[in-house]
Amino acid sequence: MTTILPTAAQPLPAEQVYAAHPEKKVTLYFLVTGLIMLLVGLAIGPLQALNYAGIDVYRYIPILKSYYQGLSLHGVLNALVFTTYFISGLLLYLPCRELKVRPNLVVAWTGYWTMTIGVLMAAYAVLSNSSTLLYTFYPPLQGSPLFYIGAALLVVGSLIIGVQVIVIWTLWKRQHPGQVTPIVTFMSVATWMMWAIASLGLVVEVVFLLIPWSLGWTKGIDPLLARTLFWYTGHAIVYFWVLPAYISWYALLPRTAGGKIASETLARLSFVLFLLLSTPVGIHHQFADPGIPVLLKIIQMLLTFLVVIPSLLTAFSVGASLELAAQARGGGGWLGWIRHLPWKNPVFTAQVLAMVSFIPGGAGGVANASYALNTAVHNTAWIPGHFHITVGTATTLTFFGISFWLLPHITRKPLASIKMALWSSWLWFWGMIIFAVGMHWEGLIGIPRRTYLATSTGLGDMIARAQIPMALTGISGMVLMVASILYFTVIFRTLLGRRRVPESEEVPIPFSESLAHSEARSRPEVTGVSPAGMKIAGAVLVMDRLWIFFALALALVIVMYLPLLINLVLNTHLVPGVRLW
Ligand code: HAS
Ligand code: CU
Repeated sequence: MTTILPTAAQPLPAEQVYAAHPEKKVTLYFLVTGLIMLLVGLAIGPLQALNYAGIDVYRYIPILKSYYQGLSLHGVLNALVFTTYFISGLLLYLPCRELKVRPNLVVAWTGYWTMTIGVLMAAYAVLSNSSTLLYTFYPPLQGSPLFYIGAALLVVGSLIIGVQVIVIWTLWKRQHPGQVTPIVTFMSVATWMMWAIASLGLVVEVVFLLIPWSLGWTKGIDPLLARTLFWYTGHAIVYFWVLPAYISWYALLPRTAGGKIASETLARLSFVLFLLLSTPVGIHHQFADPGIPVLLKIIQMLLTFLVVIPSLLTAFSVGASLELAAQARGGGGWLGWIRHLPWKNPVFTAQVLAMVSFIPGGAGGVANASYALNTAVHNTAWIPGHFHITVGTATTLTFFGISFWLLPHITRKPLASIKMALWSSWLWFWGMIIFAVGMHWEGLIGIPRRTYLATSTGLGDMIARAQIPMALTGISGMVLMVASILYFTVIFRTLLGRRRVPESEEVPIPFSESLAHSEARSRPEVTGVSPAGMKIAGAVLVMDRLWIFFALALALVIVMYLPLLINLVLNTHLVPGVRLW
């Protein structure tokens, strides 16, 4: 197996490292800026957890005017800003390296700076307490125009990168007629196409409703119209967060584990399904909203169940890849193989722990999506419980695992401490699991989300009944704080280290081979094909025509949303803005 964590290293000037691949530098900027945003966002996390344990720390933090300002910063920086930077860097770099082409660096840097200017504007607005809107910025809560313009620039920056990747792929296809897109590029392009369709709702909401309203150009705003546009993007954005993790699980992790991709066809199929089904389901966040026909709610509930299928495909397919890897390492039995996986490698461990926590995360999602069950959990602490074991692990913990090889790969600086990286991953996993147990449980008791619980008085005997889950939530905040400190210590010690390994020892990108391909190579007499002329399954060829699926996805979204949006626009009820905190 390739060793991916070198230990010996020499000093080397940075220019030499980026000379062959200047796209490394812009990628590094995306990743590190994202991680710094995460660091600030995470610092507020323990305060949130302690609040849900009934302990008020906010009053000792004079720079934060309220619990709600802290929560706004925490949600915006972690869920929106960190993810967008990390994904833009990752899904620019991987396809370019796989296709062996260089991106247009001017365009890539334009994407980076558009995002960064936007984030600085929005950060100023939130820090100055003029935009304490939480990360959903629902009107009629009103914030500063700087916040909304900043949010728009963040999205536009990511779209600049997305369009560039799609253009690179289109040109590659033209230059390589008859060839099938390599798997990581295929998945990245599908993700960017999905995001291009999905981000439209947010862009329209911000540009046509929120910015003019916050500038005083319009008298009021229609909250239902704004929420509908928001959730059109708001559901699909969760797949924008998780699909890059899936790319890693499907196409990079097998090699890290010493195995192969179990089924390339299935992997591609799941991405086609995500492209088609991620967007026309946003109304499952609006089951409680009046003014949306019940029939549409039911249809989108059913579509939500359909979009669970590609995740289930992923679970089985990635699980099979891991089993193959364990068998290649001598493992066997029903469950005995699990011990043979490379648990001492933090790149592996962080990502598999992310998957394990995503099993209850996904199951909770199915409960949320069920119209009847949703009424029991909507707007309760259950919901943050759900999203900390989805975006907080499946995405974030996977990105930790990726950063353990990607930062050493880009900088050629060895990972500072494998042990600390492992500890941070395990503590993050357990912290999130305990948090999720606490918050789901509090939610079932009826404790609302987004509540300054430590000072609330109107919740009757709920708090008395929630003492155990509240204690769990508080404890998890402390565990996660230690995990974050360990993680960032490893990352900054790595980045600030001076020694770099020579090119020959660079950590490779773990692009994995698929099982079918390696069998064709090793047993041509059985498969009847040589590796060079490997028979390509018809389904793979059909799926490679991603533009067709893009058009279908667009059509589906139009059918699911246009009549509703027309109705909402024709029946607007404008209300004035309010500032609560
Ligand atoms: Fe969700 C609310 C439904 C997935 C994030 N979700 C949220 C919110 C966030 C969020 C942030 O239907 C809150 C928004 C707000 O502030 O109001 N969600 C779902 C469903 C899924 C789902 C059906 N959510 C996600 C993902 C997220 C995310 C992914 C972020 C990345 N969610 C909802 C609904 C609401 C909601 C309602 C609104 C609730 C309300 O009332 O407000 C599905 O996509 C989940 C499918 C996933 C699975 C799991 C597959 C498991 C895998 C791992 C396999 C493990 C292996 C390991 C192989 C079926 C792939 C083997 C282990 C070894 C050791 C070898
Ligand atoms: Cu959703």
